[in-house]
Amino acid sequence: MKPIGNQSGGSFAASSGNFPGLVIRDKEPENLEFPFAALNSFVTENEQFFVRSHFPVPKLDTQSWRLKIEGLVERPCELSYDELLGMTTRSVLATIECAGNGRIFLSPKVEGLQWELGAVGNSEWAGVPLAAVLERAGVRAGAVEVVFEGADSGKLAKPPSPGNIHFSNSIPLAKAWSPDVLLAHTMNGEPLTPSHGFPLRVVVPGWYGMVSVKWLTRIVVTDQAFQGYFKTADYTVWERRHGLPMQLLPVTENEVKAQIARPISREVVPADADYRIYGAAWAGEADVTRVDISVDGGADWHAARLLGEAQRYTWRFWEYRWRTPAQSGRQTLMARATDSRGRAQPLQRDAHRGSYVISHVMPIEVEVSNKPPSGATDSFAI
Ligand SMILES: Nc1nc2c(c(=O)[nH]1)N[C@H]1C(S)=C(S)[C@@H](COP(=O)(O)O)O[C@H]1N2
Ligand SMILES: [Mo]
Repeated sequence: MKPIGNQSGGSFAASSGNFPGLVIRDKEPENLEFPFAALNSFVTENEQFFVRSHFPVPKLDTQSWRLKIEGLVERPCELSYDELLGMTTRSVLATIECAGNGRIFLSPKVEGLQWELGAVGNSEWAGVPLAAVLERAGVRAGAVEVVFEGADSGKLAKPPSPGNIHFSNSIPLAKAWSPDVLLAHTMNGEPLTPSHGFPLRVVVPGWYGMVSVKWLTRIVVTDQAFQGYFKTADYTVWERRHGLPMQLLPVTENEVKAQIARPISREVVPADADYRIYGAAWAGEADVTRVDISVDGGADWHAARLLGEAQRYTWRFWEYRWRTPAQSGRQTLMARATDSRGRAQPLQRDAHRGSYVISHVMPIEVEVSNKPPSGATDSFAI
């Protein structure tokens, strides 16, 4: 396995304090990445949360904005922002990861935004459970899915979209009834920012980000699985059966995954020293039960220490105290997570996943050096 490198071509959005700012992957539409090496807070601040948008941010005001609920329901209805704010609020901590996170490390290269490790964040979302709104509208017999439509729209070239389309995606009704699926108006105690879906977005904990539809304006209950653009032309992976790529399936739940925040690729670490390798791991609807670390390219594995408490839908920080070798040289580090369903990260990339669901173990190479760090007193100087 080839170790991953640092690919950042250094352009950062506004920085503050020790935080270097989000990395700009695209300006219009706005696509911004969290510099994962800066990971130090369990809850990602709103300004540090990655942004993934397919179309320009729509300008919405809470006075004229409405949420429509229609399709296979007894009582199609419209809700205003104030009506939603007046309903019982629930809050859920949830890690959201874009299905394309880590794409830059795929070889051969694939098309799409070239995310490194930072198209992921963990926030406290608050809003109205989708289930409460579905109950109000009354779901009719025969319903199978809930489709979410955003106010943002545009034309896409690859593959061609059916003209101007709105961003939309869906979840099965079984997931939609979970009290943890939210129509969120609040992110870490603040109203959503325009980039994150103001005034209202869906948050589907445990699923890749594409179903957490921002700028939500319409919910449609359907009697068949939604086969829209972002379910069939995009956000798909091949399912392999009998050794055949049998069918193209929509991306759904998160896979289990660990990422190393520090050291970063090609970092120079001191020889014969204690070095804290740390990062985060997440597993969608399951719990991370262990993270194993290799410091020798996968020959030996050692259990990392899981920090804090397991909390459903959120990432878990972990650390491993590494006694670095006395000799200078290159070392290949790996982190591999296992979850409560017994899933472990694959060691190799499955080509059938195309440009999505990038959850295999990604080795990083560091340089162990027994030279004193620059700035330290050189005891051998005469
Ligand atoms: N309306 C709308 N919702 C959307 C998107 C979008 O482009 N338009 N992008 C989706 C994708 S692919 C991801 S990963 C998440 C990202 O949410 P964030 O920008 O708040 O991080 O939003 C999802 N919801
Ligand atoms: Mo995404």
